[in-house]
Amino acid sequence: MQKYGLDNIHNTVLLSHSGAGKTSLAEAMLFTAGAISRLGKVDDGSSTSDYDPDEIKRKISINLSLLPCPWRDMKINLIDAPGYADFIGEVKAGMRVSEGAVIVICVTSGVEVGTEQVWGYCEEAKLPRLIFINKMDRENADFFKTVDEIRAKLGSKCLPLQLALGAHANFEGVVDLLTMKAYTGSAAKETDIPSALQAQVDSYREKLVEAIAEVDDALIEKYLGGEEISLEELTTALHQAVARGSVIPILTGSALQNIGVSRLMDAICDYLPLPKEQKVAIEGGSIEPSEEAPLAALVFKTSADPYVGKLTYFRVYNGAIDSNSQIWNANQKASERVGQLFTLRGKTQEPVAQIRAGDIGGVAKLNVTGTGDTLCTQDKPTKITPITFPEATFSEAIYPKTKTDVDRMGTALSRLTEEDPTLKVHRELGTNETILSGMGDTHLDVAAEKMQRKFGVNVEMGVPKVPYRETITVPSKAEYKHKKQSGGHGQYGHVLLELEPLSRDSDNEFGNRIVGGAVPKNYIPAVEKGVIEAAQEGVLAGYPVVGVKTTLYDGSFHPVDSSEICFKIAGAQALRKGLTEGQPILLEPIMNLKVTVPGDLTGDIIGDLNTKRARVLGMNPEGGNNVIEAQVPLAEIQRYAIDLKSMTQGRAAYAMEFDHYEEVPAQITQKIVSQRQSEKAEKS
Ligand SMILES: Nc1nc2c(ncn2[C@@H]2O[C@H](COP(=O)(O)OP(=O)(O)OP(=O)(O)O)[C@@H](O)[C@H]2O)c(=O)[nH]1
Ligand SMILES: [Mg+2]
Repeated sequence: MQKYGLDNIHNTVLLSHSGAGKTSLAEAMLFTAGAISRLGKVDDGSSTSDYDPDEIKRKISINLSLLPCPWRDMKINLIDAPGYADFIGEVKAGMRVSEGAVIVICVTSGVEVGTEQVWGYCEEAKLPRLIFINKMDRENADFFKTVDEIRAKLGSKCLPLQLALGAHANFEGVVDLLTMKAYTGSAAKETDIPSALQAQVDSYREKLVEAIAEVDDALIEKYLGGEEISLEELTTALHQAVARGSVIPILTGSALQNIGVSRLMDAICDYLPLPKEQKVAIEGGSIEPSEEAPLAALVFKTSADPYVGKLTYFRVYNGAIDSNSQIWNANQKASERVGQLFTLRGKTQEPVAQIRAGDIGGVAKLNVTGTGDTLCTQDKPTKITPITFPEATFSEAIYPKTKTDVDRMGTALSRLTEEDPTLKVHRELGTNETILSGMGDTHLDVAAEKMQRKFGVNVEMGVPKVPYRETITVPSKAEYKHKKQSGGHGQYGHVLLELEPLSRDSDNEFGNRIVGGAVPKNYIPAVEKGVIEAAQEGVLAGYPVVGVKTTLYDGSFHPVDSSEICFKIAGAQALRKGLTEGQPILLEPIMNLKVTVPGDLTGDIIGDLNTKRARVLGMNPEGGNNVIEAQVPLAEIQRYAIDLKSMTQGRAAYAMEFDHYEEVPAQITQKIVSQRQSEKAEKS
């Protein structure tokens, strides 16, 4: 059996706007390579990559899939990533373990928001790439129009390596500008270039050869001197140019008709870098890939399986990992027992004895290992730079449906957040809700469905309550005497408190200025306890109180009737009085919002922000887009993911994070207060 390693594997991620045809293209590649015997379809749920029930139901990719394709004397580890923006976490993970990417563009939709987004990520990561213009069989397919759009929007270093032969129902194949041959049909039958296309072929070849020659001084001299450059020289030079990103070749075809697919695989093998050509970034430097060096493998994904337990997916950069061995997790500083290793093709696992440098594999049931960890040897611990995942931007409150769901929800949530680093869960103390946050509404819907399907937990989701807070605006004083005489033993506690507003972001403080034992020392902690407890529910609308300094300055006691509980009650009641006297206000969270929009939509987005009580802080052009920065109350943008999608047909993106608390305007405070009162009335 062929051994695959650093010099004959290509880890290649497929990236695009949703629906450009990545999964279909991967299927066609698997089929063409003979890895599968039947060509499946996304539309009837039979593709190798979209096997998950959530994917079949929605007809989109949600999880990245590993799809190894043997091609020529190499192996292409295709990674089919989702295009839907909510699943960006999978895209980041797939990119991180690839040496190259194929950016798929639908010929009739052209460069879309999602295309520009993944393009931006590739530029950032300096990931070498090819472009594949797909769906040439579609009506209105215009290859040259799409090439022009690509060059205008993504840059002039994008140059056709192929021209389309026909279009729509007459799409037959591709012309390769380096081999100067036409390749038709699924079998890529080699033919001569039709004479009608010759002029265009010559002109595009000229541009391509010139750009390629520029990577090498000797070559550019040859080119300028009018000397013939051999196909071999051009191929080698294009490989270098792609690695540097100075040329990004454009290829074309049709995934559904399986045309241009084998030529694409040839291009991946010829032009994208090999694992041995890429240094590996580690903590404090980088390492040269080597098969002899001690093991270094990066965990880029884990998935929770209720039956098999946890599956861990890793990419080996150095050395090799063996089945039934002991390894060291450098991040967790713990050793792990590795059982049977396997390679994956979609959902199919194939047991293997070893996974070598350059390759990708999986293993079940690791104990402490999570995404981003490095597996290595204990005597040579290495930490490969982990993947950075974007912050969550969209939240829902989740409520378990039944009593059994209450008990099981915690475990299910921790399993889900462990397998998906873009999913976060926290308990919001002020509102007592469990909040699930992610990259968008679809992301959270899928998470809820997964909880149901994988863990049998049923939940409902709703807009989270805003975690308002309360504070006072002026100093106040309050006195409370708790005194009861009922038969035998009485109750007595008496305190005087002074309240002062602190800054709004600070915690509450408690102090005392008691002199002469007006309140005996042993009761002071009880007063503080009462104050702390009462501060959890403000007097305006029952939200937690912040930024108040309370000082106990006087009081009195009874030698027989006083007790801790009496002073606790007195402390709590006095605080409530003091808060009422302190001209209380409501505070709301204000978020920093960054919206990236295409130029023509900027006006609409700013107009909409103005209806959301936003303060627009600035606007900067970035690429072909505008980046709007604003501060907006959380209450106004809890559904922003949905609003923005519908306002822009998915052409905009945003990020937001908490910044500070600010006073809620008076009319809105009134609304919140009266709503809270009617809720209370309903309950009692
Ligand atoms: N006509 C035509 N349709 C295609 C072609 N490739 C894909 N499609 C269709 O386009 C739709 C989306 O295809 P997918 O392969 O799921 O696209 P994707 O890029 O994987 O989509 P996401 O996973 O959501 O990002 C499906 O209905 C496919 O049948 C093609 O070459 N020609
Ligand atoms: Mg897909």
